[in-house]
Amino acid sequence: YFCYGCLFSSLLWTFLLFIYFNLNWEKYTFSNVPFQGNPGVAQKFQPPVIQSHKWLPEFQQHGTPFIKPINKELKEIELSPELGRIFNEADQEIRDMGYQKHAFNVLISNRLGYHRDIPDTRDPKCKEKSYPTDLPSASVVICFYNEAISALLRTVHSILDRTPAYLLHEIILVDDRSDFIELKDELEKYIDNNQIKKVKLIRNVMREGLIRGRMVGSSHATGDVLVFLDSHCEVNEMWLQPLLTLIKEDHHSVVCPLIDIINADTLIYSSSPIVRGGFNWGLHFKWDPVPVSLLNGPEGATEPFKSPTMAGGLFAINRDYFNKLGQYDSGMDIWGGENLEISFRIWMCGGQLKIVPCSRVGHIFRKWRPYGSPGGVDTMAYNSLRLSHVWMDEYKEQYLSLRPDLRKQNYGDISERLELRKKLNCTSFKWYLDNVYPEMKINGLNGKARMQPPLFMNKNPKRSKILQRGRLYNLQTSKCLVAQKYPDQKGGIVVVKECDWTDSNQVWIYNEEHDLILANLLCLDMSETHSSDSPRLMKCHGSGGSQHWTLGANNSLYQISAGQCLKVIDPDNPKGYVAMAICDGSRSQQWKLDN
Ligand code: LR7
Ligand code: MN
Repeated sequence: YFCYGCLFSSLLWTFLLFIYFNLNWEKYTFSNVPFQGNPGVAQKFQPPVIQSHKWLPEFQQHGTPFIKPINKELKEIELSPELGRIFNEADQEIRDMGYQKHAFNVLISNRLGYHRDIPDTRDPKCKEKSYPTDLPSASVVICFYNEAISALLRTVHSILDRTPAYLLHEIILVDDRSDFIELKDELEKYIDNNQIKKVKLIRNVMREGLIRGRMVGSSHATGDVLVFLDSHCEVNEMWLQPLLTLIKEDHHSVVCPLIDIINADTLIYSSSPIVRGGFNWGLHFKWDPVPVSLLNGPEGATEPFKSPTMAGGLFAINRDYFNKLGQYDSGMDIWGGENLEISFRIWMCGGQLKIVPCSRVGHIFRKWRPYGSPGGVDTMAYNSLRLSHVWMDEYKEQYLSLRPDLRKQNYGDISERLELRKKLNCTSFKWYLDNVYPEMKINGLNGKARMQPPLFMNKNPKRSKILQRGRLYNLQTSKCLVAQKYPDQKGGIVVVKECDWTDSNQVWIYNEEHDLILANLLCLDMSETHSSDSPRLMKCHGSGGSQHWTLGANNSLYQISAGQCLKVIDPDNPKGYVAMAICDGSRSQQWKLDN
């Protein structure tokens, strides 16, 4: 699943940034001294003022007017198409650069601001539960590298907005030596000006990666419990209490919230199904169904259940226990593997790992990682090699036989970690497989690549209601939108051609999910990276975003994640090319779906 294109573009970016920084060096100063906001009375936070959007006065005044009023029964809050609309070149720049720098729709993220309502995705029975009031206090540790500032601050504010103050000891932000200017002065000023006392900002002098970054953060923490989160999350109603309750009952319990999905294209927050963590012999994390026996307890779907592994980014652990358990392997670099390492360690050394379905936290699932590692090293392989040699006994052969290229690869010094394993008197990997993950097959690779939400999360199990069926007819050219070649060719572009009222390959279906399906085969899909690319026919994924179209006022055909309208580029050109463009209501952008 390694993406060479991403690596190349991140290297190119790093290079450009390097040049830019060398030219502007005096602007940046790094200190190793933790920065803390001015002491003062915590106040109600001001909604951010987003300057470049004067054309949205309502938005500025009220923060989030485009979000439908909260209906707690909704599993998803539908965001208005306005939120992604591209009004001018500046918007387009923010959106396209945003995808390159962050791999999600930063235009929408900025417009959402730092506070927003999200649907309460918990099982209704969770709302009837009560939790003790004398819970341990929490230090939330968030390590970030080149994060979009709006996503980072929305993470921070969602915590401040939805956590009782007496349980929140502090929020520790660890800047892993980000390159982007806004994460320097602007972030510091924001924390300062808004007197967010609970936030401590620590700057790494060198880029350490998320593993050592979290160790730095936790070493500054003084609360009873550490809660780790990624820098692009939003915590939901009553997210913390159920986690702290389990840790209070047993401080050897390490607990994860259920990770909800924030769509990278639309930022829509939606509920995720109940799944737990596993892995495959390539040492990739994967999601597994939860055995029914675990959900049959007296508390049914609200019952915390054991999980063989964690996804890595979102969990709570007693701080003393984290330290006794050996924190993380500080020999691991940048990204990858640490989640399996700590999962194995927890189970093999006397603890337990659970997922708590009544605690919900959303995470932006990006389609690729927008950054690389220094020198382009495959840190996932390096880290996995370390963990397999420390924890997997003879079963490391399962990994190495899949990755024979790694047999000769250096993995640094692991003697301290081997000592730790001895000191903690941990069991064997065989014990772990037999008792914690009996579903694991010993030969043969199964499981999907990590980082994708479980496949069935995206699929829409219900067949969506058809709203309209017919030809998509362009008013300027009087031509119909069709596949350039074959309607069943994935990745094929669409063009306008003479309408043929007998040809069923020209028939589009528009359904309740806002999909446009050609000839009952493929969906009209807009690439997420460049709004200048033309739309293509792709397999219907049923999760909106790049396939969400609205047949709007003015006969426009609006694409929600591109924020633009479909138009015929040149009405006189017989090739009939179409493209996305800023919506202007012109004839070339007018379409009718008709029989
Ligand atoms: O060099 C870096 N320095 C950092 O501070 C690289 C990253 N980071 C930060 C980054 O800004 C982010 O806040 O570390 C955090 C995690 O990095 P992501 O968001 O790029 O990682 P991910 O969400 O793609 O990957 C998952 O796997 C990682 C393996 O090392 C970590 O465990 C992540 O925390 C983890 N994320 C989740 O578990 C969220 C749910 C995703 C799933 C499944
Ligand atoms: Mn993440």
